[in-house]
Amino acid sequence: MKGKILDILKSNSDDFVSGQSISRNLGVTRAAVWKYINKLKEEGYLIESVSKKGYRLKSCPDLLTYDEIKDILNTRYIGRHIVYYDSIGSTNDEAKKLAIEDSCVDGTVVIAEEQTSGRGRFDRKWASAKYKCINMSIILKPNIEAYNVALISSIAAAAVGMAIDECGMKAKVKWPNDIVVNWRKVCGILAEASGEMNRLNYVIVGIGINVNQESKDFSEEILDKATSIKIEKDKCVSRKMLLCSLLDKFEKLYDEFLKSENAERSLKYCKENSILIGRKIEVIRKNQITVAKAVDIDEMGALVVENENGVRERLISGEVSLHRVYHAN
Ligand code: BTX
Repeated sequence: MKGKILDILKSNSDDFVSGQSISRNLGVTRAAVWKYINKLKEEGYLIESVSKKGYRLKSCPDLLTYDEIKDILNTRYIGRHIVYYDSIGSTNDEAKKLAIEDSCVDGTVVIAEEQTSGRGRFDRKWASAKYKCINMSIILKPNIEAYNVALISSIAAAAVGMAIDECGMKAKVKWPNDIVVNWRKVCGILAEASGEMNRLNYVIVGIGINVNQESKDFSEEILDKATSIKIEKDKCVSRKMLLCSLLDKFEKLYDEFLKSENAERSLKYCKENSILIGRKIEVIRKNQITVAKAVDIDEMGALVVENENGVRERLISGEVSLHRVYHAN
């Protein structure tokens, strides 16, 4: 009902709409209309109420609800069902719970304005600042070979990179799961899959983007390695627009991949915008660190590195660091 009232206000935003006409239109009492209008105001919608004239929508908040994005979203199925939370532990954890339900449709997106236990890889923490970033998890139910799952991370990285480029910045991909601007992390991706043998049950693509945070929103611990779009642009950007652009790009790249089980366009983007290729990197394995040169990302999404003796090796997942290079530069 609240969404329907919002739709009426949005389609008449130049004018006042009387409480009576809304109640007649939707078959509810005027008191109920008034109650929902108050709920919308509490959510941040600026609604002018004038007696004998009715209600007029003056502005909408930058919330990541389906009501706020549906008119600007161009996708067919990715993000067509949004499960929205003001605050939650981790969207990936919630997505995992939803994904096993039969009623959960492919492309469902879990979004939270704040995460209280956001996760990175290896159970590291992922920090978020309420209403200033994008925390989301896309639930996918692909019919693909299990070994192709790694490519979904590359698809997400390319989609995020392309969406950030459209904000007027140059995003770089730090294989396998970070997006970096000016050498600092602006986005982290955590893809998790569940399946048996060769059958995948689901894939969860968790994406955290620092959008409108300022330096003071980052803790001491990550201040020197994190950045946001606002810090880099010196201007706030609309999270709704960025989210829709990202979902749109993701769907196109993902559909291409499903058709052919190759992620050519995504990998091309990741390669051309790689912050690693051509540089000396540290490969971290268990407690061992070795130095190698990153030379390529292959068609399976693996990072190809060359050691000091010229021997090449494919890294399928894991941890690489540019730490010393950052300082050398
Ligand atoms: P990662 O393990 O590569 O990165 C985690 C590391 O990044 C942390 O140890 C910390 O040093 C640094 N870090 C933490 N928070 C931030 C931040 N906001 N910006 C920059 N650097 C940071 C990357 O893991 C994958 C992160 C995925 C996050 C999404 S959000 C939605 C979904 N839900 C969930 O719980 N995780 C994913």
